[in-house]
Amino acid sequence: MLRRKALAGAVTFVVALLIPLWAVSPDDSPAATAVGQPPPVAGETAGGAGDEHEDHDPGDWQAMDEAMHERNASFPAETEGVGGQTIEPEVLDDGTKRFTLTAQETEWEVEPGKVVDAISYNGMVPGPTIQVDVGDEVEVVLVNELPESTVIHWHGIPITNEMDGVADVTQDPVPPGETFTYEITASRRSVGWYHSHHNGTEQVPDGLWGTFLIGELPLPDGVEITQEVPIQLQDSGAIGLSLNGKSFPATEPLRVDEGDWILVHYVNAGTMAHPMHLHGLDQLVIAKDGFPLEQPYKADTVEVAPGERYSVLIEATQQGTWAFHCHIFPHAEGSQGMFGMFTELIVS
Ligand SMILES: [Cu+2]
Repeated sequence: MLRRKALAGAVTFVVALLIPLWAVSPDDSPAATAVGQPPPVAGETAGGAGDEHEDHDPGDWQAMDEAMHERNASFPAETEGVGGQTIEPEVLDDGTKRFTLTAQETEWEVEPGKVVDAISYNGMVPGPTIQVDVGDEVEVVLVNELPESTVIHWHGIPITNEMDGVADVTQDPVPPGETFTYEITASRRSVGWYHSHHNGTEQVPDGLWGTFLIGELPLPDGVEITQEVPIQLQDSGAIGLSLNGKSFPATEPLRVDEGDWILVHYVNAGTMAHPMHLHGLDQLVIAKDGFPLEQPYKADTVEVAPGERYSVLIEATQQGTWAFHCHIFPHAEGSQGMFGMFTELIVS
C-alpha cells in the first residue's frame, strides 16, 4: 500500500563523531528555547546567526575548515530512534482500521550526543505515519501517559466536529491516565497530519505530531514513483531545527537511482516558514495541503509555512550528491558546518 521504500532501510554507517560540545539543558522550558539554535563551534560561545560574524576568526581558517570537514564527513550519523515509522492498524471485524497512539515522555536523540526530554506518540518523533485508503473507517485510540492533559487534532483530514480534537472547543482535554477514541471516515484523499491541540506551544514542537495520508495523489501521465517520503519540518521546542525529528548530521539522506521519480511531502509542524531548496534537480509541485494543483509548477525552492503541506515530484535526472536544505542559513549552515535542517539527495 505504501509506495515508499522505507528510508530507515537505507544503508547507513557509523562514523566517529565529535561529541557536540553544547550543553543540553533538559530543564529549560520549551518556551525559553522557542527557536532551535545552531550548535556553537568548539571554543566559542553559543549564539544564533547574528553572532556568526563576530565569532568568526579569520586567522583560524584552517581549524575552521578542519572542524567543518569532520562534522560534515560524519553524515549520516547514527542515532537512537527513527521517527515517522509507518504504523500497522489492528483490523476489527467490521473492517475498521484501529491505530493506537500513546502519548508519553521520551528521551529523543536529535543528533549524536544531543538527547532531549521530548514527548512522543509511541516513542518516536515525529509520531507514527498513518496511511489508509479512501473509504476506510478509522479509529485512533489516544492513550495519555503524559503528566498533563492532551488531545489530537486531525489537520487536513475529513472529520466531524466532535472528533476535531481541540481542547475546550470540541472536547474536554484527555487527562493523564485516560484514553479517547477518535472516529474518522477517510472519505477523501488527504495529505494530512495530526498534532496536539492542547498546550500546543509546548506539546507540538516537543514531539506530538505525525503524518496522516489517505489514498494516493494523482501523478502526471507516465510518472511512476519509487519512493513516497514525508519530510517533516520542526524548528522549536525540545526537538529544534530538524527534518523528520533529526538534526544534521543525523538527518536521513534520500537515496535514489538515476531516472527514478520520488514523491516528497513537506509537512511543517514548526513555528516559522522554511524555504526548502534542492540543488541540481527540479521540484515539481503537484499538490498544496493535499489538494492536487490544476497546473503543477516547477521550483528549486518551496517555502512551507507552519501547518502547510506541499507535495513535490523529483526526477533524479543527474547523478551526484545534492544538497537538500532549508535555505534560511541560520537553520542549516554556519561556521561549524552543516547543522539542523540539512540533508542530501544521493543519486547513483
Ligand atoms: Cu528553515
